Amino acid sequence: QGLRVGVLGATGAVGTEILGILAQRSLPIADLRLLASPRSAGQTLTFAGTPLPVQAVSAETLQGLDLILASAGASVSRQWLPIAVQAGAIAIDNSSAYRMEANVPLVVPEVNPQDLKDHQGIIANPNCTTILMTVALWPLHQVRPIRRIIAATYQSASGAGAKAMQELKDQALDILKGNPPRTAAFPYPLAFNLFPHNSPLNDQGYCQEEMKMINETRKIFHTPDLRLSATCVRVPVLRAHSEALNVEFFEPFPLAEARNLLQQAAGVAFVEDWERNYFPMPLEATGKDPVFVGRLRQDLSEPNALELWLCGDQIRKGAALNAVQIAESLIAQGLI
Ligand code: 2RA
Repeated sequence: QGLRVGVLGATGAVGTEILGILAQRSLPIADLRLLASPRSAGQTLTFAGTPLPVQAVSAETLQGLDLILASAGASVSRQWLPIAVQAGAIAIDNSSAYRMEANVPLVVPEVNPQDLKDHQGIIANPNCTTILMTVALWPLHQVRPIRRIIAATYQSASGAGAKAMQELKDQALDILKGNPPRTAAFPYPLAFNLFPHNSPLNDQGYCQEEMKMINETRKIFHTPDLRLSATCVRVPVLRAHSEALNVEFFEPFPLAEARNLLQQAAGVAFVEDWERNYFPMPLEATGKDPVFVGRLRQDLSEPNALELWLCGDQIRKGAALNAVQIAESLIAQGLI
């Protein structure tokens, strides 16, 4: 029989995408419960053509669930997911709350599905930039272990939420009308501009977003010594992230072999047309499932390194789709 599934944060950008993906895919659902904060409760959303009420999350509304998909922020996850698990649910959490906890699997289904068997109730969905990067690099890492990654990210407004996406549009209109761009969701104007990711900085000058890529990738790959540095930047794009990756191995990686591996890789769409200088673009990755990879080339400064470019939908594969695929993997492995 089907699963009793809860979606916590159902009215947010990722929660809405989760509902759309659940309606498109074949997770067996016997009962779907939409949960949100009291201020968002009371709305009615449509799931597969059926109106469903959004209920306020509480100890009572978390009873009787087999699975809960959460995307409502770290504080909400910390407050409510232990209660949901205590009541018998498996929780797949998109927030950063539990990602680095030792007893919480951090999973990208194309990369480390085997880690799911160790779950103790909570499973963490990685940060979007980490998901996109690990899907692209895992096929190469399996053949020749990666020694070092240098990542530069070009992150869409959607990573800061639905209000931030709207603000980018509003700012563009403001500027085109000759008005000062309004800044509420973002600290600075993003339209016709860009700025280093504005998450808190540590003593070494790295922001939380950059440290997530470093720490989460090491956990997902099970490579605690992997050398990784990142520079994360917010750019005026609506909902797909892009990343420029310099990937160094312990030996040269033949270009043709790397290209062949990426062309066959799970979750990857390899896009390259050198004649037309056509490679992945965020506008074309938007709304799509795969991580679009291309512009693969030998690093001219380092024989052991390759350069590659990727784009991926931040809300879809970067969050909602990965969470649903984790649920599908739990079923495939007989873990739920
Ligand atoms: C961002 N990855 O893009 C973070 C949170 N979604 O800002």
